[in-house]
Amino acid sequence: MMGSEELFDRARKVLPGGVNSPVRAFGSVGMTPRFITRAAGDRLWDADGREYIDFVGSWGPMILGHAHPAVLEAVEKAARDGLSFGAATEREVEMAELICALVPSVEMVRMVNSGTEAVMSAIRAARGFTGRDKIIKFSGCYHGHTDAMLVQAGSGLMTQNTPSSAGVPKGCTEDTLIADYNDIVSVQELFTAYYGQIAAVIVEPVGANMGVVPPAPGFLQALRAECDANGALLIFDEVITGFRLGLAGAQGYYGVTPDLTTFGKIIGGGMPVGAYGGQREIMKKISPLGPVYQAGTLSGNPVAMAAGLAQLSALQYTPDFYETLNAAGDRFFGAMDEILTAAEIPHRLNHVGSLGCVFFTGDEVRDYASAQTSDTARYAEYFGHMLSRGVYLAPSQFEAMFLSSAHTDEDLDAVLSALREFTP
Ligand code: KE4
Repeated sequence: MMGSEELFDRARKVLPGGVNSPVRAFGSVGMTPRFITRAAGDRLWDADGREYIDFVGSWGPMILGHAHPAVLEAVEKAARDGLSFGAATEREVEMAELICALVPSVEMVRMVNSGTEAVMSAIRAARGFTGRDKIIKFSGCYHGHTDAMLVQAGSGLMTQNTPSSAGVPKGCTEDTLIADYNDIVSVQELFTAYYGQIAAVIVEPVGANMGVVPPAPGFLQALRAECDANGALLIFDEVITGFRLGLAGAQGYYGVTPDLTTFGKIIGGGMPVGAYGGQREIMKKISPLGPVYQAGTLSGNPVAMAAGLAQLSALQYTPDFYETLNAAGDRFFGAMDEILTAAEIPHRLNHVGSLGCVFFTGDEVRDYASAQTSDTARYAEYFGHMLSRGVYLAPSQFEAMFLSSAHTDEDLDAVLSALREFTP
């Protein structure tokens, strides 16, 4: 059996950077990525036989822990009836009905295959519905790799924003405007400068791609009011927060109703699934009903739907699931904060429910600029220290820790013991 070093050497010959998604390459922490062979519950095992307590959870989907029996059984059962038909099935109707039942703002939904595809499609729906082209997003928020979202702020309000990736023509980002997270004035300025041109505001209701940055009190409510005042749609990108903070996601947790919502991760139970949905009058614009085209060979795939349905059903019918998980998050992240404070290590621990992260900065972290004050070299030390003690964290400062219902108190205590030994 090849270990991670050998596998990485092999991988780099045939996969760009040796990976199928950049963050997995461990570039930000300067280490060889661990090639994982299997997972169960809150545990991972790598190609060198090492065992870890996992806080990546496949970047969010594994809220019940890995290889949950009900999810595996549903996948095995569905697979025996065939993997994909390219035709309508009852399971995708069940999944759509369940999402509409659990998320009140969603009256109609379309299944896709990734969060990126969900965002790309929701933006097209918003533009098709409003007849407007401009989209406001926030610096530090990540919405997948669709061209229009790979954009960095220009120097000033009126300068055109430029692509943040090679291969993205200027034309793809010139209608994308950048505001600052938790700064409603920056949003108001854009609505004034581009009056009547803005189709939608898209936001992570809890920032989780600049590390974890919660919305400031009233920020989401203010976004709702600005969109209403300007005839723009509010899109909540709940690819991470959907079914993470509660059955109604962040919109239920904070009591703010978007016009469109994007989903991913948890709704697939570990299989490739995304979705976007919202008001019926908007979703009726989507083909074949309306003029906004969107399609996908494997959208609503029966095996993926079976995995997602099994996971969502477990979340729906486990008594007090979210009260228990979010309380565990409060306790665990609170204990991490106390340990780092006692060790007099400059840090900021941000968390919401079972989502959290440590920034190595003395400043409050409330947006992308303040997140960037974190000492990323210190983060790499922290990552390496914890990994050597069997704790698998996100290999980047600007990601999140994901707690699951499979993380036992005993394992969480072991993680806290490992943290106590971190003396940079
Ligand atoms: P995917 O296309 O990766 O399924 O989803 C894109 C996406 C959209 N919206 C939000 C809020 C997201 O966090 C993501 C993807 N999340 C990252 C983790 N921060 C995926 C990990 C990776 O890129 O490998």
